[in-house]
Parts: sequence; C-alpha cells; structure tokens
Amino acid sequence: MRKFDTTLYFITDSTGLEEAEFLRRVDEALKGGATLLQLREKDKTTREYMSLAEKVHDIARKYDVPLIIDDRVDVALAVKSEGVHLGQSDMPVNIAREILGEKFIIGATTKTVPQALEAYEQGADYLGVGAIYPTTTKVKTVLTPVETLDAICKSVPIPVNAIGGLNETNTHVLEGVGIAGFCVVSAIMKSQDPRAKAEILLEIAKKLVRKS
Ligand code: TZP
Ligand code: MG
Repeated sequence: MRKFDTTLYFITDSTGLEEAEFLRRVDEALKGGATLLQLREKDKTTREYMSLAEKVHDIARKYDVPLIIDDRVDVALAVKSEGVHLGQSDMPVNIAREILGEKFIIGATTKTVPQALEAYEQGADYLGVGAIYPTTTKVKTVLTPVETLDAICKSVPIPVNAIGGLNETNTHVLEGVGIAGFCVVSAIMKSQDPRAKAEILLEIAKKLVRKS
C-alpha cells in the first residue's frame, strides 16, 4: 500500500466555486501542509468527476500527497488515484479491496465500534469518524460522541480520523483520544487563505496526535 499520513486530511467541496478558484484553493491547502487529500463531489456526472479528479491529481502529485476519491471505485481506478473513501452505503470495503488490490488506500466512514471492526476486518486502511460537531458541509450524518470515537480508536490498529465541524477553535475535545489526525472541509475550503489555514490546522493536528 502507498504510504499515507492522515494528520491533516483535507476534503474538498467545489460547491459555489469557479473551477480555477477551486483548484487554487486545493493547491494552496497542500502548500500549507495538508497531508492527505480527498476529492469529494456529490453532484457531478462521471465525466465531470473524472475531469476534476485528473486536475486535482496533478496538483497532489506536485506535493507528493496521495489523492483519495470519495465514493467511486470506478473513478478512482480510471484516474489512477492512490485511494478511495467508502461510506456505509457505498461499495463494501472487501469488494473494493478485491477490485483495487493491495496497493490502493481504502478509507471507510464508521460511526460505531461494530462498523469500525467490520471495515478493519474487510481491509480498510484508515477510518473517518464523525460528525464530531454539526457541519455546514452537505452530508447525511448524525453526531458521533467523542466517547464513541475514543472507543473506535481503541478497537482497531489502523489510523482513525475525526471529522465534522472541526476548525482551529474547537479541536480541544479530541485531546487524549487516540486519533491519527482530523479531517476538514469548510475550515480550509471556505477560507480566502487556505495555505495559512492549513498551516495553522497542521500545527494543531500534530500536537493533538502527539498527545493522543
Ligand atoms: N462526514 C461527516 S461530517 C462531514 C463528512 C464528509 C463533513 C465535514 O465537513 P466540515 O466542513 O469539515 O464540517
Ligand atoms: Mg460515500
């Protein structure tokens, strides 16, 4: 499997942005130190998703950051991304693993210990857990208590990331929880200065991971 680091995992959302501005923000976020990148698009056609993925992949390569494609195993294969991220209603992890092989990074969203164990046993390389706080990003999710996140971290030997409503003011609740990092969408995506925001968040994430 390709090596990856989930310390500051930046997940994109192109909603409301011109493509050039979207790509500029992605580039700046990686310049600022985001350690992992996910392209997450819910309303694009397959061709639109592929076309954007190829552009984002070119940026990710410049910074040697792996690109993860949300939801779509076919798009991930087509653009030769480094990984794919699967939710509970997407393709099961074990089937994706069979299709993609050992080299692909496969992430899974889990909200309970049984879901986490299942994803791990099926071959997931990392887990995303949340939402920790209410989020303004378009997503079907419910809040996940930090206690559940902690229990998930203790139940699996793979990296576990917190997600949902996280920004530079509110990550203290994650202290002492065994996370490998956290994921953000809007904190970086909606910032006029994604580079500076990523730099700040990376420092916070590094300290949290060290303390966990
Ligand atoms: N899964 C749980 S919350 C969420 C996802 C994809 C969205 C997180 O976005 P934000 O803007 O960082 O709250
Ligand atoms: Mg999904």
